[in-house]
Amino acid sequence: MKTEIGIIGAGPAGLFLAHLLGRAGIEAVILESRTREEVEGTIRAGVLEQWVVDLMRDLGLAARLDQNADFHTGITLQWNGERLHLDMRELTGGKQVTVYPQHEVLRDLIAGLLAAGGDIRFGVGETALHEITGERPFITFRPDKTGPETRLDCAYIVGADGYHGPSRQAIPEAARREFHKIYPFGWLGILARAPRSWHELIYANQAEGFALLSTRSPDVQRLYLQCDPADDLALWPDRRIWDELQARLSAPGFTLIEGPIFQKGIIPLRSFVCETMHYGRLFLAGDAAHIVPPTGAKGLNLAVADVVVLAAALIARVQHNDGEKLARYSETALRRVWKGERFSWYMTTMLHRNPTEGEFERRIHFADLDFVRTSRAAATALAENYVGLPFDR
Ligand code: RFL
Ligand code: PHB
Repeated sequence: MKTEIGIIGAGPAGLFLAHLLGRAGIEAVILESRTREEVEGTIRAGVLEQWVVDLMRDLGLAARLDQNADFHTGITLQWNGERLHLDMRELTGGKQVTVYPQHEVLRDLIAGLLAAGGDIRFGVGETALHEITGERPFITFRPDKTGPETRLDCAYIVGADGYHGPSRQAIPEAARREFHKIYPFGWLGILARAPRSWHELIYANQAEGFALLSTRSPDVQRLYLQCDPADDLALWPDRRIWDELQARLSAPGFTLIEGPIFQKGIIPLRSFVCETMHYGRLFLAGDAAHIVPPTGAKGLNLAVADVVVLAAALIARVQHNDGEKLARYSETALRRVWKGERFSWYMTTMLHRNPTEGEFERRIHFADLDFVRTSRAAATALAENYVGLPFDR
């Protein structure tokens, strides 16, 4: 097999990239190790930055989003029993918070790509990268995991295969530098069949720890609470989850509506960056190159930002024989990545109860939150980051 751009991974990064290339008339093949059902059924992110929504509209993929997404003017922050509504729309000149689940975005992207004649191979096995420093890189894989080894020749390879994929590992250790930060807490996330309790997201830092109230639809709610990342789910029967959420989200005049929990999971929180995102003819995008803790709602948005930059660079290279943007891809992408890392670290640090910190740090986090309440500049800085920073052209 032969194509122009070989993409590993059908997550947000790989799928948006294939759309942007396809729109410019550049051929790409996506190799994905999971089945379409698995990809479309995995529950992850919920919040889209304004420009991602605009991009979906631009690509003609927003019909279901416009019908089913929740559009909020801002978010609510809560600490010490006090609540603050941050009006992002007003602070950012009209941008808003869109709640539309990642798996719905993926369904829209996959259906749109297949309808446009795009090539996605689901369920492949043993994906391996070869000759990435040469002129003719290629990927080998087994269709349906056990089929005969197949070779995909391409001009460039994009590793959009997430944190655990093989692409980053294909860059020799001596050629990359990795930055890791592990937080001493995790998130227990649930989906519950219940009506909405509040008109927007609530991020709460209470004595018992962090909690986040989000939503999925008028009758399904998404909630998270800080826990020990090593906790077994067996330690968290439904009653305990609701008791903790009630304690952490309680505020005068507010009622948290409970309902049957039908999905539960615990994730660790980490920050990670791989410098470089480019080696030979391999380019990394999304979680393959960087991870943020979910408190800033940035992971998916950073993944899409990478491929917006990468698509423009690949188009310039392939169609206009101009390789300058491609040579600078890693540097350009990493500047935005580090700002996303900073914001996600800031939100995570400020909003969690850190078991390794003392009361001094806790007061500092409250002061940080009070600064957002009393300073328009501080509130604007938070809002600008949350709805999505402008691209540095
Ligand atoms: P993905 O989505 O992990 O996709 C990578 C794809 O590559 C495939 N793959 C392979 N394919 C072929 N061969 C191999 N050897 C392969 N190895 C792996 C995988 O099967 C997969 O399909 O990476 P991508 O595209 O970079 O996208 C990143 C986002 O998915 C991620 O950053 C977000 O989900 C993070 N995130 C959030 N981001 C936001 O912007 N807003 C949020 O509100 C938000 N909330 C969250 C989140 C992540 C969470 N979890 C579960 C980690 C909430 C949670 C709970
Ligand atoms: C979600 O709805 O899944 C969600 C919302 C906001 C976050 C993280 C996750 O910061």
